[in-house]
Amino acid sequence: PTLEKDIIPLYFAWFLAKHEEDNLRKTAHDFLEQLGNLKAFKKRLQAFGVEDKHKLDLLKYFAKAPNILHCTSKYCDYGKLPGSEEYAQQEGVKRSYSKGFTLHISSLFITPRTVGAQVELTEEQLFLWPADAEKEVMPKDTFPRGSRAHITLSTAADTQDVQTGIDLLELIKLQQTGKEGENVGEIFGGKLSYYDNGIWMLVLPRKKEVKTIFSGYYG
Ligand code: ACK
Repeated sequence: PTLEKDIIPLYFAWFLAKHEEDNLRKTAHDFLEQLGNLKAFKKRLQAFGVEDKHKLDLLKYFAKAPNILHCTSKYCDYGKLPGSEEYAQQEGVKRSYSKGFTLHISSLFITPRTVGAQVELTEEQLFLWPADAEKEVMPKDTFPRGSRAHITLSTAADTQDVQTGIDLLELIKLQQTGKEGENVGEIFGGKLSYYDNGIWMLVLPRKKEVKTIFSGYYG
């Protein structure tokens, strides 16, 4: 028998089922449209680097959207990144591969760089979450495991997708230091908060469930 090595993907993730993806893209679109029209938003535009508040079209500003909506668990770069092989070999990862999972979206957030959905992982899903995912980008801070879990919805033209999870951690860090967002209204019946520096969060009135498949992306 030939010994074939498993091919390590670009990244492992929970991938949204097609109709869930369409639905979430529409939610993101409506969120940006409603936010962009709010007086409270138009009054707080400095961080977006636009002088004329009538010129900012959020749908154009966030010019890029991922081809496949997903929640990354481990970015491997085809095995080039440290720990990818170990991750790919984990019993839990192998067992979960190609299995269905329901993810829970608790809030939507935007910064001058990214638009994302915050994902609350269940105990079972946290088994698939790398222990160092948060430390990797913010080595000096301590976060509950899974804090970085998100779905990138769109980014500004010059921003990489990896920024969305970093922005989410920045936001959670603000919340951890006791900084309360300024409550500036409601969208979709959920509370909209402003945190300075162009950071906004909409806590959904109830968690949005999305059906996904855990798998690898090989590109
Ligand atoms: O939105 P994301 O989580 O951010 O999904 C994409 C996915 O991998 C494919 O590019 C994420 N990504 C890219 N680079 C990294 C990295 N160095 N660490 C963690 N996630 C990354 C990106």
